[in-house]
Amino acid sequence: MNKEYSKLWLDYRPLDPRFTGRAAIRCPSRVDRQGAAVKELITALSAMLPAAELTFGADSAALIFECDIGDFLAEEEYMISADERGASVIGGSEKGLLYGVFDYLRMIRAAGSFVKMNKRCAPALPLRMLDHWDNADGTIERGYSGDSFFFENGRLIVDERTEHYARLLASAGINAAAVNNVNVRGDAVRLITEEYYPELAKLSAVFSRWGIALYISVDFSAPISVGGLRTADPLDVNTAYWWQQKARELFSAVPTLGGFLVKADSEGQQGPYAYGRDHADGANMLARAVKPYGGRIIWRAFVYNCAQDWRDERTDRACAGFKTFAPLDGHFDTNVILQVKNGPMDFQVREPVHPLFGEMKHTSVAAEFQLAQEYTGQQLHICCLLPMIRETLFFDTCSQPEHSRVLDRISGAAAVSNTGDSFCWTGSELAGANLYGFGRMCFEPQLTAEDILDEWITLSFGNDEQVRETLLYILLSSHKAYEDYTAPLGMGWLCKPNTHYGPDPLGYEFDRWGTYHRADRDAVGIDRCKTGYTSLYPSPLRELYSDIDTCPDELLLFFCRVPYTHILHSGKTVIQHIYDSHFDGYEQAVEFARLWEELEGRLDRRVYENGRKRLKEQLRSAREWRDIINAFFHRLSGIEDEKGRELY
Ligand code: GCV
Repeated sequence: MNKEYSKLWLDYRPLDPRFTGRAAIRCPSRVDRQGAAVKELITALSAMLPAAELTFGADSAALIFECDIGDFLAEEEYMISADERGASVIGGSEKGLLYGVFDYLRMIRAAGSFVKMNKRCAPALPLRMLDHWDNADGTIERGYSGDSFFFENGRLIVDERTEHYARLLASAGINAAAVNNVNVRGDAVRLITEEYYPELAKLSAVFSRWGIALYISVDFSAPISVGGLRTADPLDVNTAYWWQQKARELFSAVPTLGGFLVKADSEGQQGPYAYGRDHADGANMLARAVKPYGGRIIWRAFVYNCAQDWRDERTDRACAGFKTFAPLDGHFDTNVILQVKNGPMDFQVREPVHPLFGEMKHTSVAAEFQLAQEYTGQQLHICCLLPMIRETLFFDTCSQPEHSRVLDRISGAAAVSNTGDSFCWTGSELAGANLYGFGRMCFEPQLTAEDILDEWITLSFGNDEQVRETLLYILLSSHKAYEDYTAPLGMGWLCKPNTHYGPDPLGYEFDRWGTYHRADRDAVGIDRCKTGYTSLYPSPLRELYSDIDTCPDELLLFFCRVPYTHILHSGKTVIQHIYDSHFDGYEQAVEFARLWEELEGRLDRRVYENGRKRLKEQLRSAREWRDIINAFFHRLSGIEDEKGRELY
């Protein structure tokens, strides 16, 4: 494991180096002076006011920072009132106080001085979680930032880096994290056994100091693989008893544990279907085992048949999650949270919003996003996901007359983490915006992607106006550019199988994963009225998506099968859009590289060189995408580019 790491946005710099007066921190005894909130304030003020005399207490001081806990606030809520002479931060608990302190520090760092402000804030989503796909051997599934900093050769590591990570997450508002892969393999199966308890307890204590609940991904068949039972049938009394004992043991060794994350009946992970049971049977059995300790079960809705026959046009993977879980609405215990991917397939660059968000009316649901850029350029390409995440949160599910946006219907959001042991944590510095921004967006979704990026850029790179403008432009245009040169119009799945990097338009076409575009010489796309998928949405979404005249262009080929000559709302034909978007997307990548070069000397050398190297690869890859996808559709359709460009 690489032990060297950047402090990222928590690198406090002097704010007023000439201030030599006294700065006092005041807090009543109900505030923990050793707690994270007060400690963070001390760390920050010591760096920001390097010449000041920092004291605790009530005696006179030029700057006064008061911390308090107020019963009138909710647990994670806080209030700040501040001016040039200091601030008063009140939290509903130590956790709320911590969020308030971080917010206050963010504001003064962005402003560059002790500003006047008044703010009262509570997080919009109660659960704000990161899912790590780290394996016990130290590798990371779909990891593009080096190796795990949680695991090494089967051991769980808790060190300074872990503590800094927890701080980073807390400062972005994250309050839960699952540290191991949902595909529970190798030594990770035994994470819930005694040999791991001491380290789990240490990790959980560090996390909980920063307001983060530790979750563990568990193997549904653990009663067999760990316990030596003959069955993991959720309705079998021995299975249920085994989990109850396991939970009792685990929670007494790791009292601050949040609960379990479960991938069941999915891509080789065992689940209740093996015993003829449903997913409510499976989830509730675990939920009852952890309930006495306040634990929760995060149960994934990513369930589909991954051994499909490509000749079978009636089975549609997009319908699978809905068909599995919609009939179970209302059957889950209250400490089960159903974690639903943002779209019905699998984190493609563009997918419709999952219909389960509208459908599940009596179940706690969390939206799942993927910050690890599996299908969006693997952190070699710049792809800022914040506009997409926000669009999903604000999507109107039309499932009831009011409060029907995804945001109103979910109790949390989780994201597959994009971190690893690389120096900058996310392989590419710019991918750090996704990590920071995800947390901030779940906390204060009224902030736009631009607002959040603006604050992240200032905290991470300082106040250079050219840096700010350039990074803002690149990041805000990056998702569209990536979509343009890879898979426009909602097509998806044009990538190479397994690695999911680079173009291979037929790579998934004759495979077992249910991932087809069915392009032939005349037409492209899937008619999802025929598969029954559009009917999973309520009116008027159902009608909107069913009709080629009303379906939004960016999702047309997801929902409809159309001839290449079909005219889009943009006025272009489908084939011309495919050609144009690939040329335009590539040109955007060229522009990103050009703009980046102008930042030479304005960014830290390491950051600049890392970005340059990655943009070089982005350009090479974008050109490959452009040429292969255009050649593929040109050869198939026989239609020339109106603009006469070379299509190969
Ligand atoms: C952890 C996709 C990825 C898998 C991942 C899976 C999931 O299929 O390719 O690596 O497995 O999603 O979300 O469970």
